[in-house]
Amino acid sequence: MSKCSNPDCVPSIFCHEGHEPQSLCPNFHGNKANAEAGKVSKSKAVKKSQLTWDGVAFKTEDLSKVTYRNLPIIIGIMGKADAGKTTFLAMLYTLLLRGEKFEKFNFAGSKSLLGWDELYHKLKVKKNRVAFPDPTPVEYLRLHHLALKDRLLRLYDVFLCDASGEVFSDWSQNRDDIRADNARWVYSHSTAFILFIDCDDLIKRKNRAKTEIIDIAQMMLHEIKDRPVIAVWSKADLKEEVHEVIQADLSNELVSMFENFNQIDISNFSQDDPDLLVHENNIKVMDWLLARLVEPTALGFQIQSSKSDDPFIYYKGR
Ligand SMILES: Nc1nc2c(ncn2[C@@H]2O[C@H](COP(=O)(O)OP(=O)(O)OP(=O)(O)O)[C@@H](O)[C@H]2O)c(=O)[nH]1
Ligand SMILES: [Mg+2]
Repeated sequence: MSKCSNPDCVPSIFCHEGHEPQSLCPNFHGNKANAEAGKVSKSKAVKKSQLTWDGVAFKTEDLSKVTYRNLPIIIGIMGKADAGKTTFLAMLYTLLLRGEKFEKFNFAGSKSLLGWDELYHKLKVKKNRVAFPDPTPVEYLRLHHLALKDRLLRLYDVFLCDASGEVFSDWSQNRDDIRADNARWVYSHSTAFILFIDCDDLIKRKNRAKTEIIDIAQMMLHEIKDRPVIAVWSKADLKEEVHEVIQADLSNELVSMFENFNQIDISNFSQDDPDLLVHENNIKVMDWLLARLVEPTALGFQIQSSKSDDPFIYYKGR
C-alpha cells in the first residue's frame, strides 16, 4: 500500500510533488510534518491548507508552480482567429471526461481543473447542435495543465496554450510586431505545435485563407529546430467542400516545409458514436505529439516487485 496521502502520487516510484527523498514530502505518512498535522483536527487542517495553485488555467508566470518538479511539455496551439483552437481544448477535456484515453499515457490529474471545466461548460454538444466557446480575447494567454503518467508510472506535466488567433496573424506578418507578444511567447516556449487549418475559411476565402496559413507556417520555420508540428484540418465535417486543388497544394506545401510533421482531420460534429473525426482524431493529435516528445523506454523494462520471495533477489553479497 502507498505510504503517501496524496491520491495522485505513487511515491514508491516518484514523488508527485517532486520531493527527494519522498519522505520529505508533507503528504508522506509518518514524517514529522504529517505527525504534527495528525494532532490537528481535520477541519482546522483544511483551513490551514495553503495550496500553491487555485485550479484556474495558468498564466505564464505561474508555470514555476509545476516546473520545479518536471521540465514541462508545452504544446503551442497556432492558427488564425476562429480556426477552432479553443474548441479543440474544450473537446479534448470533454473526451477525457467521457473516458477516452491517450494511447500510452493515463490521465493523472490537473492543476487547472477549473480552467478545463470552464471550457467544458462552454462547449455544449447536443444532438445536431453544438454551442461553442467565445472568441479568445487578444490579450489572453492561458495554459491548461494535464499531468500524465506512462506505463512505468513516470509523471509528465503537459501544458496546452490558448491564445487569440489575431496575435498569430500579426506575428506571421512581422515577428517583432508589438501586438504579437503572446504569439512570441507561445512560439519560443513550446516543445511542439498544433497548426490549425480552418476548412470553413478555405471554403469561403479560398487562396486568401490558404496564404494566411502558409504565412503562419513560414514564420514557424524560423527557429523550429526539430520540434514536431501536427497540422489539424479543423471543421473537417466541411472538408469535402474545400476545393481539391487548394487541399492538395496546402497539404503538399506543409509537408515540404516541416520535417517532423503530420496532419489529421478533426471536427466537433459527430455523425456516429464513436466518430472518427471527433472521438478518435482529437485524441490522436495528442498521441502523435506525445509519442515524439517522450523518449521510448527500454522495451520490457519492469520495476522489480519487492514482494518476491526469491531469496536471490534480496541477496546483496557480503
Ligand atoms: N463546422 C464546424 N464549425 C466549427 C467547429 N469547431 C468550431 N467551429 C466554429 O468555429 C468557431 C470558432 O471556434 P473557436 O474555438 O472559438 O476558434 P479559435 O481558433 O479559438 O478563435 P480565436 O479565439 O478567435 O482565435 C466556433 O464558434 C464555431 O462556430 C467544427 O468542428 N465544425
Ligand atoms: Mg480561442
